Formats: sequence, C-alpha cells, structure tokens
Amino acid sequence: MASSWVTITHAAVAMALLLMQFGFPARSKPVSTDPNNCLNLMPELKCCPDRNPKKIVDFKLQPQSSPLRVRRPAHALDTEEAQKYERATALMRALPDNHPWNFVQQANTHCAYCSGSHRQLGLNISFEIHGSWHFFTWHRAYLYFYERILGKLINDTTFALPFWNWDDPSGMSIPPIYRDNSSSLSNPTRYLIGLKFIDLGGCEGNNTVESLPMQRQCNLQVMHRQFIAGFNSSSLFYGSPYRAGDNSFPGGGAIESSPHSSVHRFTSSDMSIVTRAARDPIFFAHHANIDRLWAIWESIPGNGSKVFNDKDFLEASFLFWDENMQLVRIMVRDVIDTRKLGYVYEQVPLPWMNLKTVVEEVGSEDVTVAMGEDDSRKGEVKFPLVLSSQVSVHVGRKVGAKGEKLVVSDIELDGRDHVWFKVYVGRVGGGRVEAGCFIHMERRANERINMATKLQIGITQFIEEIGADGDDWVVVTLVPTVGRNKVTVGGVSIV
Ligand SMILES: [Cu+2]
Repeated sequence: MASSWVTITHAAVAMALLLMQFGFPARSKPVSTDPNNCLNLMPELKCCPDRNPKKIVDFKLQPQSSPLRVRRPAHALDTEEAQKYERATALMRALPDNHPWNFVQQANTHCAYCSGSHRQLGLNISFEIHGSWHFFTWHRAYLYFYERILGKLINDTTFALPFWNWDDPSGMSIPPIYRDNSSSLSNPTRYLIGLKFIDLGGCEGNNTVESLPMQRQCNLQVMHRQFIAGFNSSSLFYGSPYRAGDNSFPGGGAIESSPHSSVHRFTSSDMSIVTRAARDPIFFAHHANIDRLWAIWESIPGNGSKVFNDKDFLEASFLFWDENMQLVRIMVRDVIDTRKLGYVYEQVPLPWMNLKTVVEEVGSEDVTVAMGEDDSRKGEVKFPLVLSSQVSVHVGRKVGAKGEKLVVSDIELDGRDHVWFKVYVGRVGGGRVEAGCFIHMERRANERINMATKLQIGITQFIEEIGADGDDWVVVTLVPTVGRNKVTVGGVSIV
C-alpha cells in the first residue's frame, strides 16, 4: 500500500513538473480592453472613441467626502431635480463633438462595447458586454462615470441619475421628464407610445381602462418569474462566465432577456437597437433600474454570489473617461458595492416579489410532440431545429434533484436579428407556466454576426408550482414570438 502511494505521489510530482515546463496548466484570465485597438466596423456609426489616451489611470474608490447620491424614481422627481438633470444633459449635448463627455461620445462608449469595436487586450477579438456575467457589471461602471460627469457639469457632487421604476405600476410608462420634445432628455424619434403602458414581456394590451389591470398584473408576473428563473443561483442571475479569449455571448442571465431587452424594445427607435440605444437619454434611467434590481438581488438573504470568488470575474476591467477627464481602467471588484461607489437607490415597494405564479391550463389545441429514450413517439422532434412555430418536447428529469436547471443549448442566430422566444414548463397532461424567455436585441453591422449561445433557467420552483415534483418527465414548449425562422435551437435538457 505504502509503496504504491509513493509511486502515485512521484508520478504526480513528475507530471506537475512536466506541465510547468510547457507552461501548463494554462491559467484562465480576466477579460480586459485593448486601449489601442478599436475597429469602426460600421461606417455609419463610428463607435470607437475619438480621442486616444495619453495615459490610463487605474480606478481608485474615492473616500466619501460628500453624502451618498440617492437615485430616485424618474416619475417621482420634483421640478428642481428634473430641471437639474435636464440642464446637465443639455450641457453634455453642447460640448464639442470630440469631447469625451459629449452626449454622443458617451453613447458611443456603449456602442463600442457591443458592436465588436472594442477588442480584448492582446487578442484582437471582440469585447462584448452583453450575454454574459459582465452585463450588470459593465453597465454599473458606465452609469457611475456618466452620473459623475453630469454632476460635474452642473457643479453638484450629490447629483444622482433617476431610475425608470417600470417594475412598479406607477412607473409602467415612459416617465414625463422624457416626453417633452423641447427637453434635452427627449428623443423625438421614439414612437408615440409615451402614454401607453409598458410591456415587460408578452403583456401587450389595448391600453383601455378594461385592459390596464390585466397588463399591470402581467408585468408584475414577468418580474416575479424572471427573478425566480435566476433566483438563488448566481450563475443563472449573472449569466455565464466570459473570460479572456472567449467568444461573445456565452449566455446571459434571466434579467438581461426580460425585462431588460423587452423594455428596450418597447421604448422603440434608438433604444431597440443595441448599438444606438444609449443615444436615447432614457437608456440611463432604464439601466439604473436594471442596476437597482442587481442590488436588490444581492440583498436577498441566501443569494450570496459565488461569482465573487472567481478572480476572472473580479479582475475583468473596462475603460471609461471619468469626471476628471482621465481615461480610467476600472475593475469589476470596484463596482460590487454601490455604497462604496457613493450612491444608493431610494427604497420603493416591490409589488412583484411575493406573487403567486399563474399556472395556465393547456388547451387541447396545444399538440405535444414527444422525444426521449422511453417514449414511443421518440424522434418526432429532431434537434437542431429551426424555430418556425411552437414546439413542445418531453424532457426527462431526476425526481428529487436539487437546483434543477432547464438548458436550451446551441441557440444560433445572426446577432443582427431581433429574436424572442418564450419557454414554458408544463406537467405532462397538466398545466404549464412560462419559465423564462430568450430575447436578443437587434444590432447594426455590415456582416452577419455568428452568434451561438444558450439559455439557462432555474426551474425548481416552477416544477413545484405545476405539481410535477414527482414526475420523471415534463413538457417544455418553445414559442417563437419575434424572428420566427431566424433562430436554431440545438437541444433542450434538464440538468
Ligand atoms: Cu440595455
């Protein structure tokens, strides 16, 4: 026994020495931005920064000298707050075109990180900030600098961006400050939907007195569902890891598809096209609410983020111009705590938190096509399949498994297309719930963007709600809503 142990130990040491000699094991690295390599891939929209940095400064958290900035609901701003924000944005718009604080330059900062323009340091591949665990983190850093620049322009160190409180019925339409066409906060190209009720994901109605309560309730259901879908798993909430050298879009978290992308779509015009989105000032209120939801998720007991143990997450870095006109490299570890960044969100009710999920009865017109090892109708659905119409499959699961995840794998599309499909989980012969959705927003590019990604949804609570805890099979239904025939799905499984 002893001699074989020695042999194994020797073999392990020898192997380790061999690996070291060849430079293995290859250590993964955090993604970072190349300051000297940015490609203007779309001639009509030059997203790369106009100014080349002379030097880059590492971000340092500021000691708190002034009171915390308090981000308030946009629909509840008083006249003075609204005028301040309007004035700061007007000043930002009036800056010279190539000034890093100029409104369009600021909008381009977002574009450069979502159009393939910015490259990963030393790798000459896209640095994309959507569809991965850096969705929340990059946008938090972006808003942080944007807010401080606005504050600087009006000489107010307590200036705070408002948030679009679309998760509460009182904020479920475009806030008044963004509707006045003479204001620096407006975007006249938006459709005339200012008075309509927002659709957080499949909640359209005719906006009549009769339909509004239903639309309101549906939106709250979307909020509730998307939080459950990514509830107590940091990988489901944040999205998949994205490390140096990885392809773009490894998989976004639940909130990124909906309500994030659905609100972009609802707002229309610039907001519905990723590469143009930040040209609408409402972008910043929308993303402030996304940022607030992240802070809320973190505050839920038991949601301790495992991503915070991953160095590649914490040490990823982005470049922004700060309020002192320096180009700053900021790391994800610096944006984890909003208080350290000097701001908090005003606490408002969360009417969606403790709802009960609506279980739909499935009508006879919903034909279930089965697949799987033990099913006689095996083979009727063949993956990969082009999602042209609703499709249902029986998917096997392990009774008693903890933390069940539904995975829709190898989702392929042209990243320029807007694609949306819903995912239902149902009991065989029983009711179903919408468990989540996949929404990809349109972006502009001259050539096809080959996109391969996946969707993961936490389904433990949904399985309980449909009463399928003891079942070996559930019915998963994919319903294309936008972009039929434009997306291919490689498979559906429960892990
Ligand atoms: Cu967005």
